[in-house]
Amino acid sequence: MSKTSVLLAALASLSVAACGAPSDTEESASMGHGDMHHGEMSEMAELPPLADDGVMPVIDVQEAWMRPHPGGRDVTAAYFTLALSAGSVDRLLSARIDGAERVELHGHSMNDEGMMQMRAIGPQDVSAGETMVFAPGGHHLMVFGLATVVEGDTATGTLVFERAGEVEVSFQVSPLPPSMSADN
Ligand SMILES: [Cu+2]
Repeated sequence: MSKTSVLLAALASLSVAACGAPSDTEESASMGHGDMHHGEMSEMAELPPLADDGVMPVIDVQEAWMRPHPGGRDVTAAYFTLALSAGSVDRLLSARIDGAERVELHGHSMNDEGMMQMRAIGPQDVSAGETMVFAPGGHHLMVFGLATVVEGDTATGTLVFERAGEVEVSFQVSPLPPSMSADN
């Protein structure tokens, strides 16, 4: 099988896995990919550039963590919160995880059948005084094709901002947010 057909087969199985009942747990919802048909490209439309106010934003990332891979899957989710410690506004454009094939910004939305589904979302703005939250049940980084990580590992990656550029982040691999873990 070519690499492309392997990927397509993987995506097809993910789509099947996502066709669960509405009573799916939040965990399995987070892992489902029923939205892999990219039907909402309007969300991805080019945004006008942010105004340059002369102050380079400084991104303060906290609570960066990643779920251990569920058994047999090469897809997992990563989360963080961030705020600006300088500057007025910036825009998260994309993310990378070292060793992963691909990372997508994901959100949840109601589909035509009234079920919550994940889908890729476009760039996300953050203004001074706000907190950008990527957390279970909400926005998250969907991490594809990363070698299996387990609790206690650290995954390094990069958040890419329109103005601040590349921000390196260490994601603590844990089934719970770091602030809820016993050793914190
Ligand atoms: Cu997702």
